[in-house]
Amino acid sequence: MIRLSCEQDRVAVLRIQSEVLAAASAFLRRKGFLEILPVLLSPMTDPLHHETYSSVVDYYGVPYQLTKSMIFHKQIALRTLPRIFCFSPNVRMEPAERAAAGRYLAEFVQLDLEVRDATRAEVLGLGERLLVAVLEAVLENCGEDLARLGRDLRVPRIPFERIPYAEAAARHGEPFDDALSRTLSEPAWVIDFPRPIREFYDREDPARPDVLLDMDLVYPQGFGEALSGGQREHEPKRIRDRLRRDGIPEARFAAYLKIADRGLPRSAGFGIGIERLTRFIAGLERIEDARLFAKVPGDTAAL
Ligand code: ASN
Repeated sequence: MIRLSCEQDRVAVLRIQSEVLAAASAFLRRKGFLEILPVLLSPMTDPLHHETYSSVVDYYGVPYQLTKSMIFHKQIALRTLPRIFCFSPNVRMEPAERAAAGRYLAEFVQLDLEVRDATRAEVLGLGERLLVAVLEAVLENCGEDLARLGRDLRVPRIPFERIPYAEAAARHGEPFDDALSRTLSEPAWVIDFPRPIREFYDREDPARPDVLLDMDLVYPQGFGEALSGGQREHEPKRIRDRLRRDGIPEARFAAYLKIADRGLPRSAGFGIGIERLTRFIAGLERIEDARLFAKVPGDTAAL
């Protein structure tokens, strides 16, 4: 893993990033996806499963939140369109201690997508093909940039390994992302997370209580987590049950529940972090080298 040593290195990273955006977008359009515009402000956003600083803003006297992920808007958008993607800016003001890990930014962009009537298996396959398409495009169009950064990038073989959460935890302890990532030479999926450690919107397997039909993708070589996603809860009764089990008051998601009562389609999807993907492709030690105007958690001098 490298640190950037001059402006020309930075240009190489940004050229790679621009290729990533174009290749991902072209791939998804070929697969029949429509790009929608991001939502930055809403009365509801992803509750996440860890603490972040409050990002509530005063919206005409009403508390609105800056988007932590567009998960609920994606589900609602599928009432209108069958396959969507969005380059979605997310604000997650993580505790400053997280800066040391080298893969957190308080403001980042995820390529967030969702597919009506899809299963987890289908979006796993889509995610693999998307990553391969992006890597092939970077190899084809950014050879000089990769060479400048000394990055020996290989296209992984499909299908990626699928590792059940329980198996990864038994092998590496918890949390295992970094330990697992260091042992991998190709990306791998972690599937079947336990319900209590994930958000309420990922679908619980009807055949296996407390096991979710969700997944993370983990990069090899110590680059850590790449994306999260899963099949979704869409039935109002099940959503209410999950809120109750997570101790989240229904009132917090009243607007979402109202729409769910009118009907949310079945769906599956995921969001892949653009800066983390850039970091992996370019072989960067620290995520702040993977974009301009990076905001490392706790850095109050950031632009
Ligand atoms: N975008 C992710 C998903 O689709 C959620 C997240 O970023 N927390 O599941």
